[in-house]
Formats: sequence, C-alpha cells, structure tokens
Amino acid sequence: MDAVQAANSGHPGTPMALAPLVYTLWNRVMRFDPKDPTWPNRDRFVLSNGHASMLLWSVLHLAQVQAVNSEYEKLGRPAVTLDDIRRFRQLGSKAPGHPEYHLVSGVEATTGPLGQGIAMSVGMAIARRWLGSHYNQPGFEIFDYDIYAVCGDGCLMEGVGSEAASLAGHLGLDNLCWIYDNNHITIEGSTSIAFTEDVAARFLGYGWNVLRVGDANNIERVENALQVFRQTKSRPTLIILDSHIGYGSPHRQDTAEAHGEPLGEDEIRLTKRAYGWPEDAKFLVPDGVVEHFVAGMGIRGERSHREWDELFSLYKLSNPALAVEIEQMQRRDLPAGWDRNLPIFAVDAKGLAGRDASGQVLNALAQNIPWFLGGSADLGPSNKTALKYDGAGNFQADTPGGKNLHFGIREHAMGAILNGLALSKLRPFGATFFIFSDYARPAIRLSALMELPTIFVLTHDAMGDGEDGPTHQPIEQLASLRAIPGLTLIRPGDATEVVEAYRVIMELKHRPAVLVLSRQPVPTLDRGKGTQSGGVAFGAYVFADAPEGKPELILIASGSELSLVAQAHKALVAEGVRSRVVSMPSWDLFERQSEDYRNSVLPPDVRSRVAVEQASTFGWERYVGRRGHTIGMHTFGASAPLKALQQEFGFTVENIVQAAKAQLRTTKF
Ligand SMILES: Cc1ncc(C[n+]2csc(CCOP(=O)(O)OP(=O)(O)O)c2C)c(N)n1
Repeated sequence: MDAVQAANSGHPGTPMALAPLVYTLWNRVMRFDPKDPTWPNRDRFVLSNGHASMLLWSVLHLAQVQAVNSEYEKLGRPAVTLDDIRRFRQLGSKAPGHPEYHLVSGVEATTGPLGQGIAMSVGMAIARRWLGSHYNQPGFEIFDYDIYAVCGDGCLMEGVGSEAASLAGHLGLDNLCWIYDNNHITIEGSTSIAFTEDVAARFLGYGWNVLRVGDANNIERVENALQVFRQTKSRPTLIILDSHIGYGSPHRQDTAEAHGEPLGEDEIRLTKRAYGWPEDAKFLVPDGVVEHFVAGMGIRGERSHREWDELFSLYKLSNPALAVEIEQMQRRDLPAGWDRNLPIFAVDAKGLAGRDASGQVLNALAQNIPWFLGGSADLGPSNKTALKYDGAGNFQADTPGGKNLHFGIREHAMGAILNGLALSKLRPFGATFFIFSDYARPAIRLSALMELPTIFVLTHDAMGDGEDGPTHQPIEQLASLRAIPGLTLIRPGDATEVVEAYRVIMELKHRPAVLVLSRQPVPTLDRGKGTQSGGVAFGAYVFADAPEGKPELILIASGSELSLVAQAHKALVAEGVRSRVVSMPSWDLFERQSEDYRNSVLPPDVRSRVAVEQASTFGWERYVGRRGHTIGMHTFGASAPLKALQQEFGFTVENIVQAAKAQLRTTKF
C-alpha cells in the first residue's frame, strides 16, 4: 500500500489479497535458498499476474534474497532493498512496475503481458521433467523441483494460458501448480461482464487436478492444498483460491479501483487500523519478520541446497560426464565439439532450401549438445525440424527424455514454452511458418526483453509458399521483428549462410535469434575462395565485387534474393557496370559492427543502390538512402506458382538490372 501510494501508481489490491498465499508458499513450502537464487534445483515461482509485482518485491525483500549478475556471480547485496521498495516504479529501482527477469535476481520470468507467465511455467515444467529424465540416476534425484505460478482472471482469459494449460494437461506435468486468484475483479469491474465460464470444469477437461480453497486468508488450508499438489501424480494442479481484492480496505475491498489505483492516504490509514497495524507507520517491517523468514524459508532452503550440494559432489564422482554437462548448461556454455559434423555444402546451381539445410544442421547440433532440443507447432515435416537420429525420441508424458517437442497448433504457447525452457537453461528451438510468427510475437518480444538465447526457426519466409496465397505470404514480418531491440534476426542467402547463421546463433548466451528460411531451393553460391563466407557473423559482407573493389553501384539482398542479385550483378558487370553485391542476412548483426566495417561494405560515397527483398520495403531507406531503390512488396501478394509471383512483383534479374541502371542515371549527379 505504501509503495503504490508513494509511486502514485501501481496495483495494491492483489498484493494485499495474496500476501497470505505468498507467505505460505514461500515460508512454508518452497525449497529456495535466498543466499543462492540460481541454485539449479530450487523450486520456481512465477508471478504471472505481473501487475501484482509488489508481492514479489515484498517477499524477495523479507526473505533477503541475494543479488547475482548476468554471469551468475553473487554480488553480496540483497536483490531488493527497502529503499528499492520506497522507490517502487522509479528509475534505477530494483522494484520496477512489473517483474523483470534480467533486472532483479529472484525473478524467474518477466511477466506483465497476462498469460505469458503461466505459459512459461509450462516450459519450466517440461524442462524439469526432461532434466530429471536425462540426469537423475538411481539414488541421485538431482532434479526434483516444482514450479508454482500465480495467476488471475486475466491470465486465464488470455488464449496463451489456455493453449499452455491444454498442453500441460496432455503431458501430465505433475510438477506444475497454478494458483488462480479467483477474486471476480478485473479492470472494468466484475468478471460477470465477460468471464463466466466454469474454470474448474475447463481444467478438469484439460486433465488437471483441480482443488479449491474458499478463503485466501486461511493459510492452513492453503498449505494443505499445496501439499496435495505435491502428492498428486500424472497431472498438473490448479488451485482455485477465492480471495478479496484489496482485502481489509473498508471502502476499496472487492472493487475494481483496488486493482490499479493507490488507495489514498486516508484509506491506507483505515486499512492499517483494520489490520491492527500502526496507522502512521510507513514501509514498516516489524521486528522479527525477517528472522521469521530466515527460520522458515531460509533454513529449509539452505538445508535443501546443502543436501543437494553433497549429493551433487557424489554424483560428480560416479557420473562425471553428466555432472560436467549440468555445470556447462548452468553457465550457458557450449560443450566441446558442439559444431562437430556441421554440414558443408558444395556449390550447386540447383541448391537446397533453407529449411532443408537447417534440418541437417539441427540434427548435427542436437547430437553434439545434449540439452539442445525443440520442435514445431505441428509443422515439423514442413519446417524440417524433426530430429531424426537414433535415440532422439519424442517428448511425451511417458517418454520425458525425448528431444522432439510437439507443441501442437499453439504457436503462442510454443513461444512462451521455449522461453520457459531457456529460463531453465536448456537450449530450445521452436518452429512454424514465418507468417505465423505473428501468433508468437509477444513471446518472441519477451525473449528479447529477458535476454534469453531462445531460437525461433521460421520457414516459408516469403512467396515460396506461392499457391497458398496472401494469407501465407509474410510481408511486414521482417520489418516488424527487426524492430525488436536485442533480437538477432538472420535471413540466410543460401545453405552455406544457414550453417554460418547457426554458428553465430549458438554462441549467443543472452540474445534470442530468429532464423528466417526459404521453403524453396536456392542455389548454393560460389564465393570464389571456397564456399565458406565467414560474413554472416558481420551481418552483411561483400559477396561479389567490382574490379579493384571500386564499385559505382551496390546491390543488396537477403535470403532467396541473394542469388537473383548475384545474377543481375554478372549481367551488369558484362555490360561494364562496376557493381558490388552485398549479402545482408542480418541488420542487427551489421548494426553492431564498427563504423569502419560498415563503411567498407557500404561506402558512403556510392549512392547508387538497389536492395531486393521479398517483403515490405519498410526500413530499407536506412541502407539504400533516400535516393536509392528497393524492390520489395507493397501488397499482401497473391495466390499463384512462385515463378508467376516473382514475375508479377518484379523479382527478376531483368527488373533488378533495369532498376540498377535507373539508379546509375539518377543518383550520379
Ligand atoms: C496481455 C495483457 N492485456 C492487458 C493487460 C492490462 N491489464 C493489466 S491487469 C489487467 C486486469 C487483470 O485482471 P486480473 O487478472 O483479475 O487481476 P486482478 O484484478 O485480480 O489483480 C489488465 C487488463 C495486460 N497486462 N496484459
């Protein structure tokens, strides 16, 4: 109440109502060592209704959870101080408006967009089952942690929550417990205006165990329900918790105002009186509270952690190779030989589809990196993401060691689940058609915000899907994903660049990557000095050059348009034009190069430029300049065979040559 009042913004009502729940869960049940919030076998807590962040800041502070940095080193100071809480929602405070994983230690996932947290928790539960199956040995339960997620009406209304719940039920994830804050209030008022379904029946239908606690203040019953969860086998648990938003506030309890408005000084005083709390004390932590948390969560967490450390020391002796894997995974390191047997593609005019090259790379990587796994949203045969080698296996309830994940037709949940897997230190990839990245975009955005190395494999990148027509032809998706800060998007120009793209992506520890791949074969190109280019890592590089490296014209392309541009270049050179071809698979990687490098690839004095990309031209002015020309898409495309579409929309050698000549005429003077 005090923090929200001081900030004059925030959400007081739900933290007030759920304080008993969070107290019970943290202090009586969870195995979490506040001194080491990155201990691998800790129970996970996800606050999916992230607007109630003050709950988390309070408990992180009271339990004295310690801070670590992005390299997982302990910093010797608390994750959240009382001063941070006093400065709730202010610049630099470790108590921001919503939980932010990359910013505050002890936050297991960034939440705020409703539904994402619970969906990520399903990824965490899958990860935990996979880890247990792969690393636990007789007598060594190295991974046996549970995942708790708290959510409100909003999370259960959002589709992503439903997708994830459906998959969790199918997979029988009995290490997963969602606690649903059933307070009948959202921003516009009572849930009776828009949310009247029988949630219990829905979750029973998904195959969940459903429990109900009729009074959120009855901590014995809350604890009892949590214990029932811990004993439940073969299915996830939903605890429906009946609560009163703004509990204790004489005029605000059970109102929508309690959701997102400060109570006001007078009401806070009245509420404190109702609690039997000193009315004028602000940010008061009574004597003994911190000690109480030390005696509860502190001692239990420290003991569990110590016992685990002892177990892990013995495990190291009997299972040294597995132990090394666990340690590498925790640091997001790659194992030695991770790039063994990556394919090398010979120059080939017929070529290979980006998705096919990717499939070969994925199969090599998954054999080299034990914790590299993934799958598709029911498009595996099209995305070419199936791991086909002996022993890869399918992840199912009774085969939790499988590396092929089947997300079903649930792109949004897939994105969030991938993030949950990455938060659990696995290295996940997920796939769908590029056009349906729209369905996963909020999760892709969160992967960038959280600085997670999630990999999105998006095939059918342009008009290669020809006959499927405009519903399946991505247009604005490249521009839109390129606009996400911290996301590395790569659209490789041929099979060689696909391999190099994976080399770049696999080394990323704190950045997600989107790989945009062609459906149709594209020529594997000749780069003169062998097929390797080494240029993908720089985002853009000179693929073919004018005599003596002195171009008068630059042709720029990504993906399937690289080979077109290469042909146009040959035609232009034959006519005496000093043309250069720049392959530009990644704007993001290019922008991170030095100015000297960028100027060497795109010399500022060469103003005749043509970019070619089967997508919205939005943004290409950055590289072609205001007077340059971009051959791209201005409509949603059409349904027709690819060749006809290329002709129709100008993706032909002749059109590129013509545009280049027009550039030379107009920009030279
Ligand atoms: C995807 C998304 N849509 C909308 C919002 C804005 N929003 C924040 S809280 C909220 C109401 C949530 O209601 P409920 O989950 O019942 O939370 P409570 O009122 O119990 O705190 C809304 C619509 C959001 N954070 N995320």
